[in-house]
Amino acid sequence: MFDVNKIRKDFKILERKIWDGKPLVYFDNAATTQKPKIVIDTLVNYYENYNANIHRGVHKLAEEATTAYESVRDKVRQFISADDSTEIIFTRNTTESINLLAYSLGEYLMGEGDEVLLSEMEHHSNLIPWYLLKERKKIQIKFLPITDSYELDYDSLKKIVTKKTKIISITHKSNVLGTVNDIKKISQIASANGSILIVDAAQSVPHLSVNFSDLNCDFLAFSSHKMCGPTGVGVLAGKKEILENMPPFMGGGEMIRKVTFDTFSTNDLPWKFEAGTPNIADVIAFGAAIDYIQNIGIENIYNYECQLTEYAIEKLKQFEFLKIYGPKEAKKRAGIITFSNPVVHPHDIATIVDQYGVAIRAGHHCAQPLMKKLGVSSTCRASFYFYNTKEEIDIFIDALKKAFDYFALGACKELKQENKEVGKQRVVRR
Ligand code: C6P
Repeated sequence: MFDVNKIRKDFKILERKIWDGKPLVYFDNAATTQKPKIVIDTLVNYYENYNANIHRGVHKLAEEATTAYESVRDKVRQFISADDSTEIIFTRNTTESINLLAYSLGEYLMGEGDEVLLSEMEHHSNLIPWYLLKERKKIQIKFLPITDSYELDYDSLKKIVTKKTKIISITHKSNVLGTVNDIKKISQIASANGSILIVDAAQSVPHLSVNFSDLNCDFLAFSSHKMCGPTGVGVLAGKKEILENMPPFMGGGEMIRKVTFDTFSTNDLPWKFEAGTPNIADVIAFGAAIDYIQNIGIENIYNYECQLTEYAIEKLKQFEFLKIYGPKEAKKRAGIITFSNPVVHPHDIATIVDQYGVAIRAGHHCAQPLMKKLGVSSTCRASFYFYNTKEEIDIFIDALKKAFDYFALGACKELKQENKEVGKQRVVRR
């Protein structure tokens, strides 16, 4: 039984008062989520009771730490329904997972003139690694457009993919629009074309059921800190047969089998891609976060976030001068609402609602090309998680009202007509 009031008791930070005693309303969950007590306790327990390096020592502490660390690998495998725990590589974050792929797949697979297909709604983490590869290997980068309803233009997919498209790398859920992309549709075309399909799942794995085998993609990247786990842990899940052929990303301890004065051989998967001492404590605490989420149930989380999103969008409609980006249906954009106002800069809105205890994000959300496509330089974004409530949305709406009052609501109303064009025309830039 999903009981938000019971859940909230696990997050001490949610009791925090902001400024002069306003309750914290944390709506910046797409940036990072809060951590339940069990995750923090797991971290402390590791450092207090069995802190040791892993895979090296024969002593008791080393054995306990190694067992705890490796058991999380299997937890992750099971959480995303991957076939084998050797297909689960721990990195620092989604960004590092994608950089690993761009480097290593780039070396293994890409030559001059080969193509990588991205989309217009990518986060910088799924852009810059490929731009760096472009500089190294003189590859081409193409972009799958988005439609007026903020979805991928699947109709263009067949035309845009060519025999040179060696890699397709697409976000599962946009951190700006909330759009949940149809990865299976893309995977059919990728498989038929022999392209490798990478899915940036940073915003999907924490919020909806993701089945790696069923999605039929080759790689999946996500971060612990966006799903109640600690920062500093990322996951790269990948198909074994491809990982085996890829060269290592970084060299050092752990990733080797044998080293001589002039050469080396690599370790087995997954350690071939985990050079040096890993983030042992945070991986172990990430395991506690996965258990916590599984206890609540990922389907419950998704359904509850859809309800919150629907409720918030309905309430936001009273501000006729607001432009809300993203698909109309809550189910297609669960948990994320991005909006802008023709006359008030997003940073000003975020600063004012913060005075009422409400934490939202304002800026380009690390998606500058998408901002350009939307015709703005920045937006506001409210993003929910399963511990948020409708009452908190009411506080947020109230705070927004005050912000718009402060910035002369009258002026905003006059712009109602122009609103349809707001994205393209009336943007206050900084
Ligand atoms: N988006 C946001 O506020 P890291 O930082 O490596 O854990 O995640 C990067 C990343 C990759 N892809 C998507 C779709 C993302 O949303 C993010 C992180 C945060 O939207 C921080 S910019």
